[in-house]
Amino acid sequence: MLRDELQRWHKGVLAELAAAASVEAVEQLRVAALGRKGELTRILRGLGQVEAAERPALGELANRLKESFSQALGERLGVLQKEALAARLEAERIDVTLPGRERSVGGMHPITRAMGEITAVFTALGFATASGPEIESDWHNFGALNIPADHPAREMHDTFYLPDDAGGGKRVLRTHTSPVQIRVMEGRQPPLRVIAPGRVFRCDSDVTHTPMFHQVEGFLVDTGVHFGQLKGVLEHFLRRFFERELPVRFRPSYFPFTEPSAEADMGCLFCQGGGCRICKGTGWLEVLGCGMIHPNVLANVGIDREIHSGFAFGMGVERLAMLKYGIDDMRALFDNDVRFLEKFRQ
Ligand code: 2NL
Repeated sequence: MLRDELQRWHKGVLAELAAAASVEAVEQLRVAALGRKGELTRILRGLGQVEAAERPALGELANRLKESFSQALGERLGVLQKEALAARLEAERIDVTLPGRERSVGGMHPITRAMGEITAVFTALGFATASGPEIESDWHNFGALNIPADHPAREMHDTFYLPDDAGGGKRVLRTHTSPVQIRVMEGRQPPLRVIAPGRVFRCDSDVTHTPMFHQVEGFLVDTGVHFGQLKGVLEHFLRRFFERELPVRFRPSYFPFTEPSAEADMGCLFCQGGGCRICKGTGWLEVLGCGMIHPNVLANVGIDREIHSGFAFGMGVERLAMLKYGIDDMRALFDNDVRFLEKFRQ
């Protein structure tokens, strides 16, 4: 009987619906029960064999059962969708009060960091920073600095010479950042307070020398500038950079571009004067070169030495970085082994 078949169908699909545990299962059931190739369509094909008088009642029953199933299906779908959403929200729950994630790439190289920290101390004293070309004229790198041709100081510098420029001018890779300061003095009149951080090049390579390294040089030119001010500025710099009260001493030295010239030592950070491997038993670490700018240098850049005087200083960034951050092998600064660089992630 078609009537019984319809009732059985209705009972069956309702039971299957109750057992359907997911949105997908309900969807499959809907297609199987109501779709064009589904069970109900198959049953209703039998309607043609039924007597005409009985057909309207059977049709009506079929519609009612279909409607009833559709409604149950909609309700079940609603419940399952709500459950699925609740489960997903629970699984993807986030605590918005957690701190941000750590930066996943990059960090500052210790040289970059040291250069920034050196610069910051001088900037706080009113020094401006300047930069210039790494390929320099012979004049800016040597001549203007009171280092004439054939002067032994040129050999001291282990210069990389480049082919002459178009006008026959001699060119070099700068051996210090002094030429940057020469360019500043050429272009402006005192008072001047400038530092020049940058890469420099010398044809020298062993455990303590690399052909490219970094320097920060600085100078100050004004009226009445004297050596006492130079000592005060450099003592202040070393104590700020190394973040402690350090003894500092000045020893006479020689540079062609300063007169008088000196080298500054600071008390050894590692043995406090007792003597250790790092300070070679002396209790002192040599960290800076400095002096009063040579009158010939002032004349070369058009500054009147009767009115103005100045001091200048220079330091190697690799050495200062190694001392401050406790790096004992300079090659670590150039290998760029990520296991080393990781330690400087900020
Ligand atoms: C050192 C010594 C020094 C200077 C650099 C300088 C620059 C100009 C004029 C005069 Cl434009 N002097 N620079 C002076 C004394 C020492 O560096 O040991 N550097 C690593």
